[in-house]
Amino acid sequence: MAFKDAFANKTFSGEADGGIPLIDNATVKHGSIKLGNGVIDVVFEYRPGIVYSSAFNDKKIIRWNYETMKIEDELALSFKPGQLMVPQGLSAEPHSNYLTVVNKEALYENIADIGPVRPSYQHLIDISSDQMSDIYTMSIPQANLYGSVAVLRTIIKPIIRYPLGTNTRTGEISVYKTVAGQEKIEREGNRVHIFGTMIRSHIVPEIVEVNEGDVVTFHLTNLERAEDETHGFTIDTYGKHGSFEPGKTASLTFTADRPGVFPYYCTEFCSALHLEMEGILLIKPKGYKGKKGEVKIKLTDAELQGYKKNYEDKLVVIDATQDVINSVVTFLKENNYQDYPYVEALVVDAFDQLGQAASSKEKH
Ligand SMILES: [Cu+2]
Repeated sequence: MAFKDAFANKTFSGEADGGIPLIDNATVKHGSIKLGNGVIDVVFEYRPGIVYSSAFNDKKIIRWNYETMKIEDELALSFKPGQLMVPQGLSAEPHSNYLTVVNKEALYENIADIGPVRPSYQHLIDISSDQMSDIYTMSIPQANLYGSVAVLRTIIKPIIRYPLGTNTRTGEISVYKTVAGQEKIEREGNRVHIFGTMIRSHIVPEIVEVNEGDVVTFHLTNLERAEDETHGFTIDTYGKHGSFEPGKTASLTFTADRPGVFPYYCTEFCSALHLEMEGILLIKPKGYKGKKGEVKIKLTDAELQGYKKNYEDKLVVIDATQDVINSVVTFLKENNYQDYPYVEALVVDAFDQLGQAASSKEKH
């Protein structure tokens, strides 16, 4: 009797704890087959009825048919096989001409023994023909003997960037999202919140001053919209580390219990100026007063003129940049950017940041 019929007919032999009905094995048994010694695993492939088993003690893989209960092929191995895997093998559509098998106890003459922990190996077995063959060996460092999964690459559809300010644990926009120009440091008693941003090749703010004993949180947003432009963040000697993929906002909290000057910096190579992507955290010792009096700075006329020229040059660059932005916006509008999801996402994002910039202008 088929299992589903036994279930429908309620051909039960009793009840387990909790009232779970039991079906006697003999009632629904389709057949039995002797595969070998130390059978470890079974996987399916795309042909109906065909399954593969690994026999650890016999060093072999068996291809057999669970409908006819007959062995169709055996592959003798040079090692004791562990878990098997067929790509998409855990889905309703196992899909491959290949099977992998884990070799936990591998030692090869041509591969260095780097003990005490050795890598495990996966062997690639060609199952496309009547005779299986072991065609390739690949090391898998830190491998577990159990369970692996492979899927067709066509079903993987990765996102390129998070919507700006995403808390990647919840998928929602973080309340700590910070955009360019809105960086700030807020203090309430000994609680300090830093709302910072990261983009090649700056961490803003670049200088943070707190007092010994303050509880400090860096809320950081990676403003990057480019692909794979991840920044890392760490505060030297405080053991705080974060990885910030494009668009991500996350927070790092610590108690500033060691006074001193600590660099914080990007830990993911992000551009040629990666090494410049840093800031300084100044933790003032308890009771620190600092020097009395103000430092007076006197500028010569030449220095003043220099600063003025510098300022005017910057304005020219800003105007020229605005012209470029205007021409890009015109181009995008004329070419119906909404028709291209990739471009539209960038435009929405840019307007999001521009909107924040406009509202911050009003406030100042
Ligand atoms: Cu960086």
